[in-house]
Amino acid sequence: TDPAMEKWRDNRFGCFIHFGTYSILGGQWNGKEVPGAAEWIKVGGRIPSAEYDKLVKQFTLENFDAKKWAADIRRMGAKYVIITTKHHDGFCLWDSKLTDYDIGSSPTKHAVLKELADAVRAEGMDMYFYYSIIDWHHPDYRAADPKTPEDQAAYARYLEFMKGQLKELLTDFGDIKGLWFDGRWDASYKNHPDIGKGLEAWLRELKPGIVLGDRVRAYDSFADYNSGYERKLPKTQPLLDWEACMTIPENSWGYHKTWSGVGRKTPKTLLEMLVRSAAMSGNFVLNIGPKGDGSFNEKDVERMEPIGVWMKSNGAS
Ligand code: FUL
Repeated sequence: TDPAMEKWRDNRFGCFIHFGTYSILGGQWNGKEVPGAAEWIKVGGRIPSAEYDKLVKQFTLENFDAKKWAADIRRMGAKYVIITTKHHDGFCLWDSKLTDYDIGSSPTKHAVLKELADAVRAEGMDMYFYYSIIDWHHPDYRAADPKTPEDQAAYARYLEFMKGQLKELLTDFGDIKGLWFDGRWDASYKNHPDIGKGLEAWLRELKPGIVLGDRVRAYDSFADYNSGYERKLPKTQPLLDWEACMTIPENSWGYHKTWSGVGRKTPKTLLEMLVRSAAMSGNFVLNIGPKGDGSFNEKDVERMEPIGVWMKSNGAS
């Protein structure tokens, strides 16, 4: 038996949080809605880095309250929390020694990751960190397959940078139960499965018992997404441990002001998904996208509350 995985299975229901400087924009740039996911707005809106980077100075978080976040999430019935420590844009939600493109360069006094990890544990939940392999900000990151020696050298430096950051994340924030990697489709990664395997071995040595999503590994693995992206929950019982992550609107994970487009899910739909996942021995992770000021989106809360009532009345919270 594997006690860490036993606990992960027993948790069943988690809460994903997408939060970064893109949360300030809410899917809009220069007064216009940008098609696509709000956390992808830098690409979707073709925003120059010089402009996008200025958002850090607006990250004031005047309404952020880690204890309230944790209490509200707990009341929904979730048993673990996964937050984006660094999304594709490269902005770090903690004061990293390895880059200045982080919350340490913003005006906020809040140490978001530390405060949240402590509050989540105080509520009896487990803390997990999401980390994007893709990094649009890091000069050494190569989105393409590293074919030239220069590219390979740059990618090797980027790997060292990632390792340094992962070490910070696993040592400075108390007991972090696991990591949720993103960006597995990155060619430099998927064409070199040894990179992912090496990273996995390194992480398991650094923190024995760590729970890792299989996107850390090779491209051909059975991924969380294969089983669970959007509505595609599995129709038959998978033979592995699996987890589906779900966003409430059709295709946005970060805070989106208008939530345009079809597919916004009702509490009933989300509960059905949770139940269906649990019935097939899978975990369900419901995403919320707090606003740039640190408060929750009312539309997320409108779903969190009834889910919590149902969980409680069914003895599952
Ligand atoms: C995807 C990302 O590209 C999305 O922005 C989001 O983070 C989702 C959970 O994973 O791969």
